[in-house]
Amino acid sequence: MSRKHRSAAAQPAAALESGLVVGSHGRHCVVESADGSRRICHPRGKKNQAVVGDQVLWLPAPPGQGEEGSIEQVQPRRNLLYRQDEIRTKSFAANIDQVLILIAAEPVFSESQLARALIAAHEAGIPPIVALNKSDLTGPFAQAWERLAPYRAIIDADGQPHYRVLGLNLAAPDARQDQLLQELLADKVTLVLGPSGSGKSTLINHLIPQAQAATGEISQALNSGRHTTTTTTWYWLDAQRRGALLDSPGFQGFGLRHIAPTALARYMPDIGQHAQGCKFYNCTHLHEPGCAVLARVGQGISVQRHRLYADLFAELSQRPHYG
Ligand SMILES: Nc1nc2c(ncn2[C@@H]2O[C@H](COP(=O)(O)OP(=O)(O)O)[C@@H](O)[C@H]2O)c(=O)[nH]1
Ligand SMILES: [Mg+2]
Ligand SMILES: [Zn+2]
Repeated sequence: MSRKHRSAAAQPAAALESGLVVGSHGRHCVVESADGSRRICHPRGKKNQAVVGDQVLWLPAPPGQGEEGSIEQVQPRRNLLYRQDEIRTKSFAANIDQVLILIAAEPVFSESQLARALIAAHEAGIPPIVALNKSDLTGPFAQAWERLAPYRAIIDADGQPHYRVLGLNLAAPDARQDQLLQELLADKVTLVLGPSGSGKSTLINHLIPQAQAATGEISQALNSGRHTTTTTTWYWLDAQRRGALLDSPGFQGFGLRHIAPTALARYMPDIGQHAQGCKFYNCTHLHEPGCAVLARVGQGISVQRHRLYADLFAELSQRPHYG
């Protein structure tokens, strides 16, 4: 497509309008205008592929050609959370204030997926919150809470916990929990990320009753198998449209090919905190003599966390990364 055809001047009847991408389905997007109206828009060219959370400039279709529009420009992003494997890059959302990683006592969560999500969020500059749901399942919950001990134990230089980790019972919400959720989520754009079955739809339906995100129970009743969200969906929390919850596809197979292995320690603060003490400035914390990280494995750094680090280091070293 030539530059000439792309320019807005080619369609003098319509002016560019700004909008927010609130859904994406394959190549086309749902764009919401300031008045709350929504329409389907198609990206003009590959460069204008937008993701949920993007601010875009779009053009209405020419008169007589339907209600749809075209995305003419994606505005610069404040941040973008995505995953990348050997084959492709998948974006979760752009321009978000925080990510709520929702895991549960059951199904048992993958620590590798949790660690990957935290690393990706850190790399993208997006603060995470970790919530462990289903505290009513007391035995499994206690075990899962214990597995989170290394994450709860990370303390920053200012003496504060590095990660906010909290327990939830979304099946039986009470006033105290509602208050907490309100404090965490009000006036913010929060991406809810987590494995299938952790309670993401339950959370969204509780806070936004008109959302009607399909939960496990509903799809079971319909005998349609497990419901999974295949793309990120935007739900406003309040009528003023200040806060939003973004339901996302599960986070299985969270590829981190966009991250260099030598950057990993920076995004795993329990490892990185000790790296200044290493003898070699380019220490990989895997085998070097005088490594201050290795000296602390089992004494301040959990064995499991260092193993995750080493496995990820090997994975990301396999091939040059294209990032
Ligand atoms: N026991 C228990 N079950 C819950 C809780 N929260 C959600 N569930 C159930 O877990 C299942 C999966 O929830 P859903 O919201 O669909 O998870 P999603 O796949 O993350 O969207 C549903 O049957 C929910 O009713 C909880 O706090 N305790
Ligand atoms: Mg769901
Ligand atoms: Zn080291």
